[in-house]
Amino acid sequence: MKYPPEPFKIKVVEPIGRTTREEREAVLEQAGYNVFNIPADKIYIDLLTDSGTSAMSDNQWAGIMLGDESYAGSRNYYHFEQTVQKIFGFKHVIPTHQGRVAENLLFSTILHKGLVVPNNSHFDTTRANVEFNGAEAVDLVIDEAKDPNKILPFKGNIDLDKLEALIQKTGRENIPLGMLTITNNSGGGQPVSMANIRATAKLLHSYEIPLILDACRFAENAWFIQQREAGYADKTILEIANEMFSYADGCTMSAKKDGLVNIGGFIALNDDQLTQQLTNRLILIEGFPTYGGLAGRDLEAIARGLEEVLDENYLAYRIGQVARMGDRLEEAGVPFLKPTGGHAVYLDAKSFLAHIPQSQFPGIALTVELYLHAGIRAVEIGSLMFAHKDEQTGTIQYPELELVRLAIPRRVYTNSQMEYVAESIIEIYKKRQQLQGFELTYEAPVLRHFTARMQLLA
Ligand code: PLI
Repeated sequence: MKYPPEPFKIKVVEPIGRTTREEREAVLEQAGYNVFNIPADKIYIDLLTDSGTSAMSDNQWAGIMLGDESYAGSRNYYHFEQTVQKIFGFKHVIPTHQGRVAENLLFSTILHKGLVVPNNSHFDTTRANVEFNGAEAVDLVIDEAKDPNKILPFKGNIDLDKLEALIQKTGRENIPLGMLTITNNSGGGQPVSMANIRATAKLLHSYEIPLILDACRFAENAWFIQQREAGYADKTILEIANEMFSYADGCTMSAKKDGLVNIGGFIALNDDQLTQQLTNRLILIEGFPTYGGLAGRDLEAIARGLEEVLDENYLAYRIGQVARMGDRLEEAGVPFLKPTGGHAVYLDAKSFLAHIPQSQFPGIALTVELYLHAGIRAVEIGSLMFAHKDEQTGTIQYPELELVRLAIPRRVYTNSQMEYVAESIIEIYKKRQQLQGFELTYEAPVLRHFTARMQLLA
């Protein structure tokens, strides 16, 4: 079946209000046309992120009631540790309250000025944590990933030639680790093949550089390997995950994605000495090593969520829901990044609104219209987020891709709600010539997209 139906039924519902167009006009004006400033109860379908927005199962909620809130040695920690070890296979597991704290622990311990970290594509918090510690974050995804229309099974792969050239140029002593983000969020939620993970590990290890996987969406990545890579069709998601992590020396994880929870994360490693250093730092900034900034009940929910995400019926439905939206848009000729990835559809705002130049934020124009027309919240991943001034020439450098991400929360919206989203986008596409560009009225010096205020260009 191309789009398997939901493998669950709904036991608890959360009402969502509808607003009128007039209300949404007023909300947008108050928000400075930045959807980050919109109160969530003014939104009908919220596709801002798939992070921390999952619906938990009855089994996870039951686990919440079994939370053991002991400061040290909570039984939920042992369940969590056992589950992480079963899937990820690393010797040590350090819980954290979310993914970026795992990154912070690792990078603040091993990075300093002059060092370089290669990755297929760093997610923005990963890049920020690398740079905050003085090191350089280098993205080495394959060139084809930058073409929104190129269909490839594993468009998240790292370019191994570029990786080897970087090591040669920089010197192995200046590269304390290499990373792969699975799936590659910044590049469209695209998967990385087993062959690419294996070859990356082999190359890095030949220079004695460890490989750390950014594992947020590991189960979605494993599902793509099962479906698309020769030799994996008969393997379970658990077997594929075991093999993926067997090539790595550790991983950072935001459990807010494939952990199917609203908060939580961890770092898992094989290195005893590094683990000890990180544990000492954890005690300073997060808490005792058997809770790491989380309640015992949260650890229980993660342990159960990690088991549930391995279910092939769930993954087939999940990835099918994303693919179905892509197929609906494709039929109507709407431009988006192809193929659809694991957790989101990324509209190609540059082609969608070809009459709006990048200096006038076509991604923002589309994001604003999605809210105004249909009460849908998406996120711009384009000029507002990434354009920057070249200090040497004084000119503005625009990103290659101008995208609007519709991230789909896990187990939250029904297929008919997704149909509503697709239809709304198609309606907007038909009247795209009427959309206008925006200009900034306020911007912060860093990470401006979160707090920027804008107005329609006259
Ligand atoms: O939001 P955190 O701190 O739990 O996780 C940070 C993080 C790390 N790596 C990757 C690939 C991510 O996608 C990620 C968080 N992603 C968010 C919030 C998103 O909206 O995609």
